[in-house]
Amino acid sequence: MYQFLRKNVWGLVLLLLLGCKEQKEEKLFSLISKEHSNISFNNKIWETNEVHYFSFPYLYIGAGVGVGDFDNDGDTDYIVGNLGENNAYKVTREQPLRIYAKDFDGNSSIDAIATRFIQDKEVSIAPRNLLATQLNSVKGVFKSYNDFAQSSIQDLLQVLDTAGMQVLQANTFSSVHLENLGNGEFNSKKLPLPAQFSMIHGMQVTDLNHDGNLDMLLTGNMYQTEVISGYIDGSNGLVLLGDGKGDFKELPFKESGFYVPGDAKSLVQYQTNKGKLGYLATVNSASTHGFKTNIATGVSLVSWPKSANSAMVYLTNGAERKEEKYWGSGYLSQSKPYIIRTKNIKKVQFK
Ligand SMILES: [Ca+2]
Ligand SMILES: [Ca+2]
Ligand SMILES: [Ca+2]
Ligand SMILES: [Ca+2]
Repeated sequence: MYQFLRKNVWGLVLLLLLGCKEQKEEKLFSLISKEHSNISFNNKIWETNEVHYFSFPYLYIGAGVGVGDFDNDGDTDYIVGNLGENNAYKVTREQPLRIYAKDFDGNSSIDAIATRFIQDKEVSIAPRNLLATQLNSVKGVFKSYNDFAQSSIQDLLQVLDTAGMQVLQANTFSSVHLENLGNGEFNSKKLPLPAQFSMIHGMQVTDLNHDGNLDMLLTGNMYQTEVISGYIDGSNGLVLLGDGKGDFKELPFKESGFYVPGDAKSLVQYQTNKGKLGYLATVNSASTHGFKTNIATGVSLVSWPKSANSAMVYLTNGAERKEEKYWGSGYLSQSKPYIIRTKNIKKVQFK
């Protein structure tokens, strides 16, 4: 036995080393160093009197939409990014978060009063002193903090001139998958829990693991929040693998290698000069992350003909998927579209 071990110990060590190497290579994404990509970009954000949340709201809060026939039934479904569920506000259609907006004090700037429900009572989210920085009259109406704490939004609105006031409301903060039911109807289904940890901005819909079913790559977070909310920063980037029936499962970081923390915004896909798929994820006030994924043998990237705007993809299991040509998805991101042709695809017909 000892002789056997002595003879074979180097073989075992080699096998272990190969095992480690193989495990390392199994990750879907590998980070590209700045030296290798020559991309060194840092989107520094400085707020000034001209550039801020209210002058460019969509730059700060825009989320995004991703498109794909995730259940391989021949019609287009959507994923819609939202704030996520990992925040202080639990909203429903019956108890939404609302914004009452108007220039109540006539100083040429809109005063927005955000409200939430606490124990069935709709109240201002901003405390008395914070609200008074926008609407000084609040101090006169509610003489004490206790008066304000006992009040509802209706107590405040009845002393304001509400003619022409805008009322906006959010019924859900969940990021969802909209399944196309036909006839313009959609079934809204929440994306899995890891996709609700934070706000979603960057989205790429593609077949990441080459099984013929569409997957998604997501980045997000939002640092442009009120001090009373704090950063929305629960996301480190996420890979969701689709099962071809409209359900998705997280691919953990140790298998994906995809890690994008911080105030992440855009996410684009491109073909590298070595024929691999590359991804660039931008993060406000931090370096851009570059990743690449390998294209397995027998898998090819099919470019779209200029004249085609949609295609039918025929899978070997008999399912037919509709693909549409989009020049990007998610938040302020533009990518060249490709169809990932895998072994599970027998024909692609452009229309
Ligand atoms: Ca579909
Ligand atoms: Ca005002
Ligand atoms: Ca459908
Ligand atoms: Ca897939």
